[in-house]
Amino acid sequence: MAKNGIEKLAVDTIKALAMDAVQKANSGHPGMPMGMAEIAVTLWGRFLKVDPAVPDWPDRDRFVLSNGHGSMLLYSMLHLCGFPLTMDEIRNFRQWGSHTAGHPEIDQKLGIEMTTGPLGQGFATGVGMAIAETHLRARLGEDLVDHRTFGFVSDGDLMEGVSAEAASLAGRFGLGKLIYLYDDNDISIDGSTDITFAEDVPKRFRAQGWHTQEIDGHDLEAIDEALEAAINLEDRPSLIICHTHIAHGAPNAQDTAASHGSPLGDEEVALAKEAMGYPVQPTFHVAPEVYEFFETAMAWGKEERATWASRLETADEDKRALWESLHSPAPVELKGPGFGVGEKMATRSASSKLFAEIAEQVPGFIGGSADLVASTKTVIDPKRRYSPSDRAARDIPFGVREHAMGCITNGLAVHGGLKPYAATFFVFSDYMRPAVRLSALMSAPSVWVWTHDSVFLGEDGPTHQPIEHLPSLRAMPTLWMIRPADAIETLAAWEIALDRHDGPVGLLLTRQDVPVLETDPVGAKKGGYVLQDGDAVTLIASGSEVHVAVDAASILEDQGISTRVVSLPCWELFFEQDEEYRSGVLGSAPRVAIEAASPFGWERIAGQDGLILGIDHFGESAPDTVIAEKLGFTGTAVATRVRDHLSA
Ligand SMILES: Cc1ncc(C[n+]2csc(CCOP(=O)(O)OP(=O)(O)O)c2C)c(N)n1
Ligand SMILES: [Mg+2]
Repeated sequence: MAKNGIEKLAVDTIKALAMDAVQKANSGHPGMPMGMAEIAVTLWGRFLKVDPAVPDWPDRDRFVLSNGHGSMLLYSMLHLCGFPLTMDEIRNFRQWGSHTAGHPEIDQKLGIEMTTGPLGQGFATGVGMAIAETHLRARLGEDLVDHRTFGFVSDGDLMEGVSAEAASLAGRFGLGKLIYLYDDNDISIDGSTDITFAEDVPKRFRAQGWHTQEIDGHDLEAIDEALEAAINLEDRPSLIICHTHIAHGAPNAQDTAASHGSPLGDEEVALAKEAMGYPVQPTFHVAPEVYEFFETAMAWGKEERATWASRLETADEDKRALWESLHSPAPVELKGPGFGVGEKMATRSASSKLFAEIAEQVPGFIGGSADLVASTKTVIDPKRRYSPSDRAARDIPFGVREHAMGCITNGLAVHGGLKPYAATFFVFSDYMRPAVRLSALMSAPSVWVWTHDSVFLGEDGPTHQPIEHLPSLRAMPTLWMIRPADAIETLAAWEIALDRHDGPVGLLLTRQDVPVLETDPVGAKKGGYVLQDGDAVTLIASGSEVHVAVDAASILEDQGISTRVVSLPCWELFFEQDEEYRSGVLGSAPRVAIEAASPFGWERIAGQDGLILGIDHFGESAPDTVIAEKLGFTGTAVATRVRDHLSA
């Protein structure tokens, strides 16, 4: 069969598989796979550098399906190209236990680069993958790192604000190996995009520094030429605007919003297959020539991987050593500058004193802040910044773009070879929350550095003072939230974060000085421990309230009340300890929890009878010491509340 003939059959096969799988599941999104089938066949069949036998080969091209509702398109491509995703999986689309979930879930051993579904996330995360490639290429050389990031994006992706943030940065950074194909089908769920999306997309992207092209998204040769042009352009990211029809080829469903997310119905599926000249039965039919076509198409990628592997074998010793340390990181053991008990130091400052050592021990350590680097104190090398002229720099200036910063950090994390962090004020975690959630959902090892972690940031007032953020992020599965009491626990917290490779960690650091206590890094790594013993009452605190608890304890001790102080920097790690350890730490005396945040959830630790000293209202603008006085977070005030509680 002529190339175009077999490619047409491949396109029809993808359309048929999408219709059949959605029909069988009686749920799903047939419209997008049908509308982007030609684009997928051209990209995967002619351009994408992958090896289905080793899906997670580090120098593969990355493919991001940002419009994750079109998951059947990705599953079809992976299956037809010979990735380990079987036809049984396709038949089990959207079913319990399958690898073909409603929206793609990261599984790089299957070829699924990241989890997508929340629109905009794939777009912005792909920017992070492309940054990772430029950075690693600058450090390891193009013999070992030289790949592209391709993505499919939809109207919804471009409507989401995060795509504007991420596109702006991608343009500024001149990410020439980033190529997105836009499914410009003029349809979203509520109907025509005319209702809500009237901007000039090519102009918008050109203004942000992108190269744009506009083509007929059903014309294989036009897609081919546009990809070729985008690939040849090295200094700018590319957006290929593909004019398409949703549910292309379905006589009645084409161009309708309904085809976005509903099965077409047996009758319409039969009509569509007939119109394409495709067998109506059996369902899930794939002609052997289609498998053969993709097998041939994958051959050069296999060869590329083999020659890449031999280049890695014969690379000079320094490069290989760097490769190893990036891809198989050793456990981290930080010495720190030596923090003296009694010394007063904000935990953000303690953190900053560790950065040089971290950067030396963890060659993949990379990241930045959303225009707050002087406040978050997260600097690896003050003389360098990541830019088109210094791709090897490890400090990434994100600008005031928390959401894209979060996504890009996840992109750096799931790309592989790097250990990324992102920093901003804790209150602005709200602006990055969808990315934080995705880091948790993907078990991506992103590190979220959140400073100014409570009302004690002071004069900036309630807009800048986090209240509900800590409990709300503690509610997020997989994410570990660590709020160290002092410099010593801060060092332990960084070790925990750097050694965690299967999930994200949030570090909560103070703006204000706190004293270095006799804290225990080993106990901190268990999530919580007895800082000082006593048996009449147990004060349990995190972060900057631990020293308040210590002060309160000394007042109570003077009054003859034997007081235990527990430092509890990380609930998630504490709950991982066995019952014996936990009850040993918390003891059987009455419990008092002290944390300058919403008290929500503390009854899990303090018990129903426990006293919880938190903040159930927004903060105030005033110096931190005044706020502490007024809100009762001083040793004296806490001691009084505890005594009243015990005698009540
Ligand atoms: C953040 C987010 N908001 C809302 C949705 C629900 N949703 C899924 S697809 C979609 C829009 C569909 O339009 P488009 O992106 O153009 O995709 P098409 O129908 O053309 O395939 C919406 C609102 C989502 N997945 N993510
Ligand atoms: Mg659309």
